[in-house]
Amino acid sequence: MIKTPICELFGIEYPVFQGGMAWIGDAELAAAVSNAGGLGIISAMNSSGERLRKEIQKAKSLTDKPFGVNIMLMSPHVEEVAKIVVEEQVPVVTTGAGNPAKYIPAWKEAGIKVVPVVASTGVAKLVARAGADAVIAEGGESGGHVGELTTMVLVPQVCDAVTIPVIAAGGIGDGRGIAAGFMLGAVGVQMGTRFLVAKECNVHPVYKEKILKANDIATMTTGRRFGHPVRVLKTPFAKEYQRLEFDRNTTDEQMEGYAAGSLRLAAVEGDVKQGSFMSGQIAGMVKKEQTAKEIIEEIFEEAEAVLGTSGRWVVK
Ligand code: TUI
Repeated sequence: MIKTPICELFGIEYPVFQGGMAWIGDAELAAAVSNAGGLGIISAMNSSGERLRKEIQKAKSLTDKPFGVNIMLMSPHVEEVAKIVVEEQVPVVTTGAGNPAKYIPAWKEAGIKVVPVVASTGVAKLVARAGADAVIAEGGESGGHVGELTTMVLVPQVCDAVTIPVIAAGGIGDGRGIAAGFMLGAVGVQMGTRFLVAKECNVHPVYKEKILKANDIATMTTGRRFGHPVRVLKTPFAKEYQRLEFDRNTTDEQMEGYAAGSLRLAAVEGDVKQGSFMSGQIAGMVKKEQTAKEIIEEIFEEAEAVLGTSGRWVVK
């Protein structure tokens, strides 16, 4: 059995969070992950406040275990959803794509555990000082909006920078990744792409199929022109987007128009022509659709086996 300090801190059986995937992480996926002993997370990204409230209430009806809400700080609804999580007494809030320090006092006062995703030691220290309960150090191997550092170099440096628990994310898709995260000093992991193909995940079947067929070099990043790189599956649409962003004759407005709504088109419509299929680099390791319970049990069994042999090259 694997137990770390975050199991007790968050009231979970296995030290694994489900990444808060925009347009994908709904109440059903979050409840399935929580019922399986991990921490399921609803994405607030695409929701207005009232829509998020309904998802939270649905999750409460599907599980009596703790779950979380991920708030993307660049979302137009951020102020509204920051209040809804307090009103609904959500057990855990994770944040992404920015510094959540100004919201932390109100969340802490409401008894919410706050776990920001960080991509640098600087932001890790800021949020720790502001009262965060733990941080998720997410390397650029992950899907969606990414920082510059890899998980391998980010996690140990964040562990050295803060005293709160560190959860590793980015490039983790099986038990070897969990074991590696522990070796780097983390006491838990977060996975997105592996849970995207969970049976309980309601993403469009075309999206799941694309992840299951992907190989090791199937992803690329777009959005560098705006300073917000986003990791997506390599598709003709993503390649054309990248060509346009490096073309001086394309205006920023044209770029925005080109990509508007593309994540929803991928996740909800399965639109292969205009959809942005965000995915982590571990897509090449995801080979089958399983229930959240099967995924969690399998990866922790693997992690235990790997950790059991981790001292084998140490000569006494
Ligand atoms: O947030 C994510 N991943 C996401 S959000 C998203 S929705 C979207 N994003 C872009 C375009 C369209 C839709 C898809 N994927 N991951 C967490 C994360 N946070 N990664 C990196 C960071 C981060 C970056 C800078 C956290 C803090 C930070 O601080 C800088 C600052 O603002 O001080």
